[in-house]
Parts: sequence; structure tokens; C-alpha cells
Amino acid sequence: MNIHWYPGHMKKTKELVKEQLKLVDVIFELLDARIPMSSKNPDIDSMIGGKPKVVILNKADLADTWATGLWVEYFKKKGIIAIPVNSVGGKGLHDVMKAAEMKVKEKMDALIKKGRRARAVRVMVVGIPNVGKSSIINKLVKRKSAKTGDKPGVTKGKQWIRLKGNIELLDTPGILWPKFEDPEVGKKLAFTGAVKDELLDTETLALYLIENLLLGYKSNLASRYNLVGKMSSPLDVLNEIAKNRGFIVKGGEPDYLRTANILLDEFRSSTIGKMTLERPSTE
Ligand SMILES: Nc1nc2c(ncn2[C@@H]2O[C@H](COP(=O)(O)OP(=O)(O)OP(=O)(O)O)[C@@H](O)[C@H]2O)c(=O)[nH]1
Ligand SMILES: [Mg+2]
Repeated sequence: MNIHWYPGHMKKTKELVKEQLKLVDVIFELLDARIPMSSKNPDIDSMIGGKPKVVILNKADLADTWATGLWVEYFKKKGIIAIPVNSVGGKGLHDVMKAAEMKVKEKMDALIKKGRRARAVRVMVVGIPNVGKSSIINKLVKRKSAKTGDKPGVTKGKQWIRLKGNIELLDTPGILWPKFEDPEVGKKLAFTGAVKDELLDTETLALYLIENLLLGYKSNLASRYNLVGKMSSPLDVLNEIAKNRGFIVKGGEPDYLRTANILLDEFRSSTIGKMTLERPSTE
């Protein structure tokens, strides 16, 4: 896969995030609830060291509620608070603030124990491109402070924003890169729109998506596209969708590009159903 992220740029961004992480007490780590593993930056835990974090399973409105529950349990067993959130609608943000306030209390108690004075606790939002960092900041701050759909890696000076309960938010989100070297990870990032579509040809991407959906969401596919065929291969499915929708080009061939685009769009908007492509390992 030809990914247009330059090593130089990535290194610079990582240094920047590292610098900023020094300034904060608590980290909000945003993951995409549909792909909690693939949307995790592999270096984040070593970068934040022992600092407390709250995991935010963002875009939970697009994910499979049952699978999200499994992920919450998975993190809980590791002693990590994970909260499903919809950063556009605002669902889950109340719990995020409660979790942050709890972390504030722990931090304050620790400071006072050391004989130091209590101060506001500083929070920073980190996550891979497009996961919803700007959206959650805007929603928490209740005004437009960070541009959504912003280009990654653009930082325009630090700004602290006071939230309620003695919490300050660092307005520049930490942009980190996913571990896209693994092609399976790369595909999932492409399905969800975290990496640009041009990186893979659309038809191939759609076939990979069907392959994934056939594993756990066959009935969603069948009911959305009125599929009655065997669904034994991704290509069968793509053909039948094209036929049922009447997406045919001259000569009677299926219009694969159009069909693939519709499928990807309807996955991304959860029109096919709320779906999660990764489950926590059960060991
Ligand atoms: N359905 C849904 N969409 C979301 C949610 N959070 C963010 N989005 C959408 O996802 C897209 C990316 O959101 P941003 O907030 O710009 O993401 P970002 O992490 O700031 O992206 P970069 O600045 O590029 O790193 C936008 O179209 C948002 O509307 C969510 O919880 N649910
Ligand atoms: Mg942004």
C-alpha cells in the first residue's frame, strides 16, 4: 500500500506530541469504536509513561453496541476506564467528564500528599487522524475551538481551555499515526475512512470489506441489499448487489466502481448496520 505519510513529517509530529504530553496530567486516548485495535497508535503507551489515561471509544454510534460492551470489559480488566462516546451527538461525554474528575481527585490527593498545592488538572486529547479529536474538543468546550476535518499535524500555539471541575484542556490535539505497516490494519483504516481512499483501488477495498462483513455481519449485508444468493465469495456478493441495485454498464457488465462506492459509503455511515470489525482477544 502506498501511504502518503512521509517519515520526516511523522517523526516531527511525534516529537511535537511528546513535548506536549509533558505538559499534561491526564490523557484522553481516542480510539475508533469500530476498530479499537487498528486505530491505536503503537507508541502511545510508552510515550505517556505512567500518566493516567481515559480511553474513549469514539464513533460508538456507528459501532456494534454489543462489541463495544466487550471492549469496555476488556479495558476494565486491564484497569483502564474506556467510555463509548459519540462526539458529534454528545452521548457519553458526561461519563468522560466524570472519569476526568475522578482522575483530578487522584492527582490532587497525590499532590497534597507530597506537600504541594493543588492546581487545575491538564488534559490532552490524542489519537490517529480523523478519529474525532477536534469534534470531542469542540463538544467538551461547548464551542468551536478546534477546526474539524483539519489537516493532521497543524499546530498553531498552545491554548488552555478551562472546563468544569478544575480541569483544563490543551486545545492542540496530539496527532499520532496508526501502525499501518500491517496490511490488515491498513485495510481497516481505509474502510473507516482514516486513510485516504486513493491508497487502495475502490473495488479491491470493497471486496476486502465484504470479506470482513461476511465473518460477523452476513445477515446485515443480506437484508440491506436483498441478497438471496449463496454469498460464498466477496465477488458473488458484489455482483449480486450490483444486479439488485441495477448498477450495470454497457454490455450488461456490473458497474463495480459504483457498487463499491455505495457499499463503502453505506458502511461508513452505518446504513448497513452498526458494525465493529475487531473483537478483544479472549486470552
Ligand atoms: N458518527 C460520528 N462521526 C464522528 C464522531 N466523531 C467525529 N466524527 C466525524 O469524523 C470526522 C473527523 O472528525 P474530526 O473531529 O475532524 O477528527 P480529527 O481527529 O480532529 O481529525 P484530524 O484533525 O484530521 O486528525 C468528521 O467528519 C466528524 O464529523 C462520532 O462520534 N460519531
Ligand atoms: Mg482535527
